[in-house]
Amino acid sequence: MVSRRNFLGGATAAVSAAAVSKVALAALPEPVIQTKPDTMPPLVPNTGRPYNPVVTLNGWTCPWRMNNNVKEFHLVAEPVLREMAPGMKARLWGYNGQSPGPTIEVVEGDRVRIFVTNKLPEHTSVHWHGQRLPNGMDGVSGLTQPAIQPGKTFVYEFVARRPGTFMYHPHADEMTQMAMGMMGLWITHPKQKHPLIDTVDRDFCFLLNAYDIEPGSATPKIMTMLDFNLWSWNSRVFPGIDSLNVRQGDKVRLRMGNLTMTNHPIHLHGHEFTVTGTDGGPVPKSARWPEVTTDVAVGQMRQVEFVADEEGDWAFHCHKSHHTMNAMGHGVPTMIGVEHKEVAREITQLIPDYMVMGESGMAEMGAMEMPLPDNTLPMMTGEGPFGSVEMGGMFSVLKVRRDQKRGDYSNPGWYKHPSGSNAFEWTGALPDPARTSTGVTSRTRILPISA
Ligand SMILES: [Cu+2]
Repeated sequence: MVSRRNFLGGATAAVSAAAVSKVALAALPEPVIQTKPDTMPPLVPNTGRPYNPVVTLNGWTCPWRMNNNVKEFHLVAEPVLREMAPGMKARLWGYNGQSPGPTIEVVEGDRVRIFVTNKLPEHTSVHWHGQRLPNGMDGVSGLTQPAIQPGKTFVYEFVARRPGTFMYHPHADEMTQMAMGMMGLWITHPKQKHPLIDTVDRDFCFLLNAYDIEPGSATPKIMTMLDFNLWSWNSRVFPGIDSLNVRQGDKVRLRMGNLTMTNHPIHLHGHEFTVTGTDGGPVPKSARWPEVTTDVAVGQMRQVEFVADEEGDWAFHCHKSHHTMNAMGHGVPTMIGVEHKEVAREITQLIPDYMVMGESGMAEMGAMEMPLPDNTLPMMTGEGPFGSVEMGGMFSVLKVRRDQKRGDYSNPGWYKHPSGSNAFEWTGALPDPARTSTGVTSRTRILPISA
């Protein structure tokens, strides 16, 4: 983490005098920035009420200072350079060096003061999504406050009244500012044992976001409404999304919020989970049911829980198959079943680099090494122990290990399957197909169209 006391000197001077006198402040808390895209270890609280901290996937938690029993945070809205996966960096807007901004973690009943300094080229505001707070602290520019002009600092102050999973984002030119990556998580922990909030061993959180960045460029197109080409978790795409590493038997909580323009059915392999909470609060026990996929609609948050009792490397991803892909053109015709080798031979005489693609599906894209423009990720990628995973975008792996240490979040590597427990190639004789009493085989023969 880098201190930016010197860098911020100018902004400190720009703090509005009215804001300062209102809360009788001695000084702005020093903003802390983070530029590494790694998943940072949980920030164990050393002041205030104790709690079990969360782990932000490819992110971090904002440190605070205690000032007369008020938890003070300092968010700096600013342009950032975010590595979305090794090989591709995006010019985004975010907070404190990164998109998303740092996770804010507090305890139910905490009085919280957040300084927001605007270092963007346009005005902004911060809305505290899901919070119970005085209307004037709700952060809707024009409605509950004037927008924060570039170079200015505003103060938000309220009591975190109810425990749960929340987020923050601008409510000023939000189409642009969210398309550029301005968002962050907010977790309010219960102050005492809560009947509907279980204690867990691992508590992960991330935001679903999406960008439209043309291959070879770095700045998102902000006018895109639906056809995004990078579907990300915390502004990272697979294989840039860290795995979720847990110990076998751990009770695991995953918290996710959706700030894209479409819904995402988030799917976990190998386990059933329960939706235990939303941004509306904990779900009553009588209203919970088991699932393996939960849809997270736009502007919603979902909190799911399960016991990680099955060892292995379990895929964890959005179930919309286009959302587990990186940048690609959607104007490609379907070529499955089309025999176009003859045509290709003729085209090759005109365009020597022409490639025949897609006749038997698109899987060859995963392994293909086509020259790509600089700063462009392959459409589907990520090497697993058995070859290309053929995924990008909203995809990660839940790694459940018997020998993972309590509290150890490091990546244990690929799962070593017990011998004889993998699917394998059958090389023996194929058994006779089952026949119905009419003598027709159970398989229907599909003839080629040309036959
Ligand atoms: Cu999705």
